[in-house]
Amino acid sequence: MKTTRFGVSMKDSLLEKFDRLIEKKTYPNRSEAIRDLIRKAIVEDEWESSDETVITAFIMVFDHHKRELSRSLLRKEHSWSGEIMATLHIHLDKDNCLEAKIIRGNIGEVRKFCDNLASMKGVKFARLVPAATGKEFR
Ligand code: NI
Repeated sequence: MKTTRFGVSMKDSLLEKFDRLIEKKTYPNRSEAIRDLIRKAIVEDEWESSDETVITAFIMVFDHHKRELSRSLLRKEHSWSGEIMATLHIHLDKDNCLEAKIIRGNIGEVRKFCDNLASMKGVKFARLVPAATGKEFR
C-alpha cells in the first residue's frame, strides 16, 4: 500500500504537550502516535454513525448501599429489550461494585439504555466503550 508523507503545523506549546504524551504512552515516534489517533477517530466515527448492530462494553462503578440502586439496576436490565451478552461483577471494596457489561444492539438504543443506567443515583463512574468491528481497516 502506498504511503504519503504530510506536514502538520501546530503551536510549540501544543507540540510539547503532544511529545510528553507520546513519551508517556511509549509510542516509538510522532508518526505512529498520529496514525493511532487517526485510527481511533475513524473507529469511533464508524461506530457513532452506524445504524447497524454494534458491540459495546459498558463499565460502571456504583455504591451498592445506595437505596434501591441494585434492585433498580436489575429491573432496568430485565425490562430492556436489547441484548446484554455478559456481565462481570466485582466487589471493589465494602461499599463499591464494578460492573462491566458487553452489550449488543442498535447504537442509539444502547446509548439511551446506558445513559439511563449511568444517571442512576449512586453511580460514581460510567463509560460506554465502542468496540467497532473495524471494517474500515479490512
Ligand atoms: Ni458487589
